[in-house]
Amino acid sequence: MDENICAISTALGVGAISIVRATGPDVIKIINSIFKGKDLTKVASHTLNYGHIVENGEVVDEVLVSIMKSPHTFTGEDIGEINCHGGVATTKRILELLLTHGFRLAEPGEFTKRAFLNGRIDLVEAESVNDLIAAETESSRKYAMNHLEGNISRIIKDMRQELVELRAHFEVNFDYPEEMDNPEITHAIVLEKLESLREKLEKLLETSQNGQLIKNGLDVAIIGRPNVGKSSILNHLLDENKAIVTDIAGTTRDIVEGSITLEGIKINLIDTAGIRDTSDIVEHIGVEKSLEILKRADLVIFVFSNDEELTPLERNLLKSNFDVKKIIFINKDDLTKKIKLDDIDGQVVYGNTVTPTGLDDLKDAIIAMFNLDEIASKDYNYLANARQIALVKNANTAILNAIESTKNSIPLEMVAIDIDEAYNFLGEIIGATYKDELLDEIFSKFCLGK
Ligand SMILES: Nc1nc2c(ncn2[C@@H]2O[C@H](COP(=O)(O)OP(=O)(O)OP(=O)(O)O)[C@@H](O)[C@H]2O)c(=O)[nH]1
Ligand SMILES: [Mg+2]
Repeated sequence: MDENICAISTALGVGAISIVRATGPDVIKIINSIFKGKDLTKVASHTLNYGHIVENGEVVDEVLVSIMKSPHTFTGEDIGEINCHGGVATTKRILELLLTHGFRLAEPGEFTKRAFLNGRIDLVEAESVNDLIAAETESSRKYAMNHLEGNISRIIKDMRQELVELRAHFEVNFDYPEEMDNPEITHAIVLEKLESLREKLEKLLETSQNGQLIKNGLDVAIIGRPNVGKSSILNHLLDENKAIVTDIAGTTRDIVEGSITLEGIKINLIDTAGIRDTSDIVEHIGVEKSLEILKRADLVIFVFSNDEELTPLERNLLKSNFDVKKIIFINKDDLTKKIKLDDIDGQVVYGNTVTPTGLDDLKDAIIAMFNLDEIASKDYNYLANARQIALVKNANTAILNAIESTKNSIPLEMVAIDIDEAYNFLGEIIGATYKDELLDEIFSKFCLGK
């Protein structure tokens, strides 16, 4: 971390302003050497300084330079940010100039990695920085901000604190069992504490599905046989003519995607090729894709046509044992009803895309099925990150083992081993202990300049 690093932090393209960001021990000195204006080595911390970037007497750009001095900065080190004119040529020129003056190009996420290594943020907060940048909806933004503000970290740290206190209590009793002042620790007391921790861990695991919904949205596949109106439904939901609609069966060959927001949650709508047996090679590939999506979607909207009886293929589709949630949309209810749903179970919504009707009911059914209105309005103390969830599961397993041992009156020296394990797993979540490879993996997913 004694190296000076820099990167373009704004998106590279045509824009009014770009920011070239730099951090490290000599940032201010180096930027000052190519800056004409105030002496940056003498300005106060957290100031914005007007001047020019110059090279061999030639003005490269008119800029504003932010100077932020260690330790109260994002990385904990000195930071300089050059606010230059946007666009590719100027921004790249300034970056190149820094690179020839002693800076190294930062790796993706290296600024945030330094913030973590310098103890400015913990690992959960660092991971949330990336979530915040990737956030597309209001709820995913709020979710990431909640993590960045340390609310999840606090829950984890509090649980670790409880474990430390429990262990300390054990130790005193192991070391000085005869001392009268020591409140005696009994299996019953230990059990009560462990049960309360188990509840907290399980709540985190149970609600992690909400976190994933907020972060990734819902993948909703629109499935059915050709010509039932799948693409018409997609277009109406998106309020855009995205997919081609014709009365020719087999119009949609490839998947067509678009997204809407329901109660702040992103809904990824996936229109698919109508499923049928076909000798057309292209259409056949499309049908295979539809079947794949059917298996991996969070929700499938099965579309049927009101004016036709269900075909054997449709009945099979509905009965097939895919582990997927489903809503049945009976389209074309403007036409005479011929469909029979005698032995079909599942939620049914009627509508058509001509008037159109039923599409708001369809949205409401999605909201109700996933409780979307509740997820977004409560606190955002959910986990969505696979690494964090796996570690909470491990910690919970260790606590369950400790509970089991305590119930069986196994000596507390043995119970202590499981408690220590749970403590360590929780520590890994916030990065109290970590391996270098883990950091590389986490931060390599970040964008350059963050
Ligand atoms: N009467 C009526 N016609 C509809 C309705 N929805 C769609 N259609 C018509 O049905 C035909 C097929 O619509 P599409 O949306 O292309 O159907 P699809 O399910 O995407 O068909 P494929 O892409 O071939 O699988 C078109 O002529 C639409 O105008 C409806 O609610 N009522
Ligand atoms: Mg279609």
